[in-house]
Amino acid sequence: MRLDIISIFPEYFSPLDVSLIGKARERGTLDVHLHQLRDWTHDVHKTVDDTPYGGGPGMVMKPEVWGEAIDSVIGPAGRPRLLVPTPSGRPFTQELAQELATEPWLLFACGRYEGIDSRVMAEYGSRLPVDEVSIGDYVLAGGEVAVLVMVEAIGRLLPGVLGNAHSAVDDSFAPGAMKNLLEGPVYTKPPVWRGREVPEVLLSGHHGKVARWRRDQALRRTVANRPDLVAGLDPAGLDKHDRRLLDELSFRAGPEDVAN
Ligand code: 6GU
Repeated sequence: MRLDIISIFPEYFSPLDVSLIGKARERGTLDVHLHQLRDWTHDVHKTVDDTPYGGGPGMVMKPEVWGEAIDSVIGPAGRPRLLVPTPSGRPFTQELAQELATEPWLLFACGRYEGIDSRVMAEYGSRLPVDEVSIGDYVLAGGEVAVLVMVEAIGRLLPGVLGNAHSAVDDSFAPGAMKNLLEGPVYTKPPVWRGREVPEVLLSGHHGKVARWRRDQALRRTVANRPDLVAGLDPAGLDKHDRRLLDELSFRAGPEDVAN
């Protein structure tokens, strides 16, 4: 996958040199190109922003510099998918990460200040697939950190990036049996630490009991931390034991409950 990132702070992306993503780049699975937006300015101050029409606080990124930058990065015939991080975008989810992981070429345009002049998205929307994307309901100072988040979420889904040892199939938000179920707690050696014991069932060697216990913990944690996800659990994927536990936690699951 080719990945271009345009930003006034390309230094923000040094984390992409390390760990999983760094190794994917060394292997050539990911081909990352960072670009300094100010390289496409023409004035001595390298101005990228101006005051907003209609008034209001903050500054807006100028369209001309973005147009020159994007034209130059994509070339005459390039057709990447353009992603613009903004708190007013569509939610970035595991599903969107999976969709983006199948694309050959992504271009991230990082805005700062109050955002990029909207005509930039309109202009490229007539030529390329364009998505404005938000990583959550909070406001960051700029899109750079959001892009790091998205690149890591997408990158780990590329073929060969995760070893078999920790594949993405069990992810909480991946399609399948574990969809919308948070992972439960995990433990390693020693069996007792500061007087705290690892749950006995995990030492029992009884795979069936371990699986049941893990599933209970996952359901409990989902009800406690993300009650909004419980409604999205696949009813066909819930057994009698699951339903009883959800009942105990005063969360009934199943189509008969939607009216409550
Ligand atoms: Cl993508 N950008 C900014 N600036 N803030 C955000 C965001 C993106 N997603 C959530 N908050």
